[in-house]
This record gives sequence, C-alpha cells and structure tokens, in this order.
Amino acid sequence: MNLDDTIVAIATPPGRGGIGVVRLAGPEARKIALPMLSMKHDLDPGRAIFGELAEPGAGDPQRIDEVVVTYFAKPHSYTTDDIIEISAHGSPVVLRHVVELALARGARLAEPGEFTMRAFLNGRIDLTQAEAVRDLIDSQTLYQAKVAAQQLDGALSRRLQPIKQELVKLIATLEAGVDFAEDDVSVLPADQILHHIAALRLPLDQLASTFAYGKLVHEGLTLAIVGRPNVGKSSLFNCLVERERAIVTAAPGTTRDLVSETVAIGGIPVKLVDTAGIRRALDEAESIGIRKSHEALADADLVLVVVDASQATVPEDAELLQQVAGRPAIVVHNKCDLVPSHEGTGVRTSALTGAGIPELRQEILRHVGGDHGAQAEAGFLTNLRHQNLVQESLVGLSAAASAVGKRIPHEMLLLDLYNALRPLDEITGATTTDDILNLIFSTFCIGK
Ligand SMILES: Nc1nc2c(ncn2[C@@H]2O[C@H](COP(=O)(O)OP(=O)(O)O)[C@@H](O)[C@H]2O)c(=O)[nH]1
Ligand SMILES: [Mg+2]
Repeated sequence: MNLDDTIVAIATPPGRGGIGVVRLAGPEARKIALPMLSMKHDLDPGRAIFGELAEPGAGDPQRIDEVVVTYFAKPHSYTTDDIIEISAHGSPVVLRHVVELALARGARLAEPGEFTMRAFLNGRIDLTQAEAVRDLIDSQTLYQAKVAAQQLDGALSRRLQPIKQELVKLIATLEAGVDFAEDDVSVLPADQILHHIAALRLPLDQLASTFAYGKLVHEGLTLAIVGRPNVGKSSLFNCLVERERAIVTAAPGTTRDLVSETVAIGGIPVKLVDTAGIRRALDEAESIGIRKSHEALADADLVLVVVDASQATVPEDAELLQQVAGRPAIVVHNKCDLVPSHEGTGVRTSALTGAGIPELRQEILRHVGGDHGAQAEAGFLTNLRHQNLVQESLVGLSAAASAVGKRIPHEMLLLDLYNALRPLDEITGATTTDDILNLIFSTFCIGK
C-alpha cells in the first residue's frame, strides 16, 4: 500500500443530505484542492474557511456550489498527512464532481478504510483503535458506541500493556540466563519462573473472561418468543418493541412467519423474534410456521416461553419447558389481568394492561448482563480476533509452565514465551502482517 500519494473519497454516506464531505489526504492535498476553490481567506490549519467551488478552466470560473473548507496540517490530522475536507451541499453529483476534479489533478481514489489504515500505518493509532473506529461507526446502540469510544481511547491497549511488559521482562531475564549459563546454572529458579507465569496468566484469564459479555455487547443477542397459540406472544412482542409490529388477533394460529425487530435493552441490541404458536398444525402454512418456530427456538440465545396464566397448564407447555431446560430462558405467565395473583416461578405480565412489562424487561436485562457495564472503562474484549489471540497467548504460557515443570532447557521455554508474546503484539498491531491488515480494513467503508 502506497503511503506517499494523495487519496480522495466522499466521506459522507451515499445519497442526498444537507452536507456532504469530500476528504483529501496526502502531500498534494492542498495543491490538488486549491484550483477548484475560490476562498475568502487563505487556508489556515484547523480553521473552516468559507468559499466557492468553481469550475476551473478558460474564462470566468463557473460557480458550482458554496463550500466550507477545513485544512488539517500534517502531522495534526486524522491520518497524520495534510488533509483537506471540502464540505459542500450534500448532492451526490456535486460530490462526485469534486472527486473527479481531484482525480484529474493526480489524487487516487481511496480504498475502503484507507484513511484509518494510514492513521495506523503512520503510528497515530494502534490496531485496536482502528478497529474501534469501525465498531463506533457500526454501533447500533449508544452503549455500543461508548464501548467503542473507550477502545478508541486505548482502553484495551492500556490493559494489555502491563502484561506485555512483564512478559518481555521475563523473556529478557531468561535470555540473559541462556547467554551466561555455562554450567546449567539457572538465573531464575523454577518456582520463581512459575510464579511469574502465573502472574501473567491471571490478568489474561480475566481479560479472556470479559469476552462472553463483550461479544454480547458487540453482536447483541437473539431472543425468541415461543408458546402455544393465543397465549399473547405477538402482544408481548409488540409491548417490547413498543409498536404494533406483529399482528394480534383473537383467533389462534395468526402468526405464521417469523417477525423480528431489534431493540436496545441495557444498551445491548436484542433481536426479538415472534414465532408461530406451537401446536398440531391445521394447514400447511401453519405447519411451516411451526417448523420455523422450532428453528428460531433452537437458534435463540435467550427464549421467552409464554404460557397463559388464565388457563391450566397443558402438556404442550410442559413439553416446551422441557425443550428449553438448561438453556437461558424466561417463563412468562401472560394474561395475568384475568386471574388473581398466584405463586410460582417466572414473570407475570399482561400485554393488555402493560402490567409486569418493566419486570420482564428487567429480567431480560438480567440475562443480558447489564451489571457488567462498569467494565467499559477497564477495556474488554468485544472482538473475536482479540479473543483468539488472548487464548493463543494463554496456550503459550501454559506450554511454558509445563516446560518449566519438565525441566526443559530455557532455550525451549523461551520459544513458548515468545509464542505467548506474539499474539499480544498482534492485538495492537506491533507485528502485523499484511494479511491481517487487509482483513480488518476491508470491512471499512470508503472515506473512513
Ligand atoms: N386479557 C388479556 N388478553 C390478552 C393478553 N395478551 C394478549 N391477549 C389477547 O389474546 C389474543 C391472542 O393474542 P396474540 O398476541 O395474538 O397471541 P399469540 O397467538 O400468542 O401471538 C388476542 O385477542 C389478544 O388481545 C393479556 O395479557 N391479557
Ligand atoms: Mg402471534
């Protein structure tokens, strides 16, 4: 990837809008931009200057749009290059024209994620921060955005840094021992090496254990609402999404296709899936619907089993409860407005009056793990790539510990410790290969 040329892209989303921004980054950014602009003042780093976009060429320049131009001087810019941002009105035609003018003057069209990649390759941010930019842009809930912003601020790197330092110290000590040990004298006794390795494992294990929640924050979860026909599944679904999304009727067997909608619960995107009532089907469409219900049940991270509180439990209810045994599930006794309160497990709701809906939300939140929220500042793993690398590092440390136990020479032990260090470097990008880089930045959109 060439770092020395000047790249250009439309930085705002496709389509029409109040404002659209074209971004130019690289040594020629100013030289390329100036001829197409006529401005009230000279460019001044960090200042927005009002001007006109004009068709250059012979005769009087033809005015195309009014623009605001911002110049970020090297190295104090997003990529550390000279950057020019031209904010025009958000017409795709005008924005494309600006890009074409820039291309004609020697700029190159930026690849997806190339601006952020330059920020990384120029050392302004590390890989976890670059990934955080993508997560921030992709976030569906404000909480996800906050978590990404923490990572962008370096939370994960800060958490890894002391672990890496200790590991490097241990490696350095042992390397020194290998160099000087003539007659099998170990610089560090075995029990001390083991102690150091254990001290490294602890914070890494803790970090790895944050992934279960981090994955939830990052990917959200799927919640299937299942139960017999007419117990109020669609009504509850509508209560949870806070609008009339699914069809509700008094006739059993109305819902046949899966209806899904994503809502934020505790800052986690929860995909709610309303399903067809499970019973012996009356016709083909219903039986297909019921098969889909079973699939949704199987795929869900969390299941709401809805039963009718106003009716005696029937074998189908018991069967459903049997099916979700051992899985994250909440039993909801709906239509509680029809019966006086009773004892029992599960949540009592009335989709009709709204009673118990806050409690149901609370119960879902409990499963989602809303109480981990405070971890955000400490930095946690939301990304499978990071999780795999932390695990790899732990494997290296385990191998090292068992090598110590077996009195294997330190040269070999060191290989294991390097195997533990390398994945940690890869998380922040200290030793990244082009393959990993391309993998990450190709998931960006153009102009970022
Ligand atoms: N009294 C009462 N009726 C309800 C309640 N929830 C749903 N219903 C009614 O029960 C019927 C079936 O509801 P629906 O949501 O379509 O059930 P589904 O087949 O499980 O999706 C409709 O007539 C709803 O108005 C409730 O909490 N209390
Ligand atoms: Mg329904």
